[in-house]
Amino acid sequence: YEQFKGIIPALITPYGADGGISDSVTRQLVRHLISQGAAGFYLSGSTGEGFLQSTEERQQLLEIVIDEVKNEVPVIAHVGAMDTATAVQLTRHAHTAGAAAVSAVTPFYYKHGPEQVMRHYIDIVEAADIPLIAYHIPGLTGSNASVDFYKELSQVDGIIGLKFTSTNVFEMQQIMDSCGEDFLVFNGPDEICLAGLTMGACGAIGSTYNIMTAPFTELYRLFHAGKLEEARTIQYEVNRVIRELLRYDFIAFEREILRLQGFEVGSPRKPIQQLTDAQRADIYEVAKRFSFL
Ligand code: NAY
Repeated sequence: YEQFKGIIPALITPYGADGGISDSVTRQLVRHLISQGAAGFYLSGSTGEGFLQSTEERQQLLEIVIDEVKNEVPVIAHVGAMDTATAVQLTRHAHTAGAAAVSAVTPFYYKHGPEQVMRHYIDIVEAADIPLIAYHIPGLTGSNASVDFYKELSQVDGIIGLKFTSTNVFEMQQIMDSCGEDFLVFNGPDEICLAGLTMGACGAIGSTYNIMTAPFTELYRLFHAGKLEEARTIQYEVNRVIRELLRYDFIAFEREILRLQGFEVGSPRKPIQQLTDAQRADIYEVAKRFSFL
């Protein structure tokens, strides 16, 4: 699974004037991000608004991106859902469409025990011959899956890794230590990307790689070249932007930056924050200050 490494944007989903997925802007954005160093794409996750999209739209987006990317970089389809049946349906489609892997959040809203969550993942992995990357994002799902749970999960055939989106780096390290070297762990919070890499993450999947692919790709390269101080300088720089971003909904903020850069990705779907003119003006100032324009 050498192909899964580096900086992987959790792609913002471009919407057209009719509110549906924009074929042309999706292609334009994906091309641009590859030119900036994107090592893959993660579709319809949190950033991609997967849970605000229909099953058909999630499939449509995947097909567009795979067609544009043409195996240049791996495409990971987030297939997570509250119900197993939808996750299974999306997994079968992802396999047919040619995705490199699927990924799924722990099922949310209802509180399930570890056996049910395990069953959910096993049903997904048995649905098609495609590797699965589990997705731990307790801040959004409320999941309390433990290190022991992931250790057991890592032993299931076809489950190749975990996207770990929590700033608890100790827990991340404990998962890596107990799941073994072959189990891929991706750093989730972009603001601690370097910390995650230092602990042993193979790469990073995140939202701000839609707008800061190049500096994060450089951070990744410097880390692997052993140039830790230079890598840290970049982490500090990007975190100054993330600090501004966190004053807004991250999706609304990133969409606005992309729009200012010429990518008409549209507004996020409600109930995600819709920016006012004053907020747009404020983000415009941020974009200028941090040389996005
Ligand atoms: C996804 O599935 O879209 C992600 O990878 C989300 C990762 C993001 N986590 C959350 C909680 O939003 O990229 C991060 C995050 O936006 C960034 O670190 C800024 O806090």
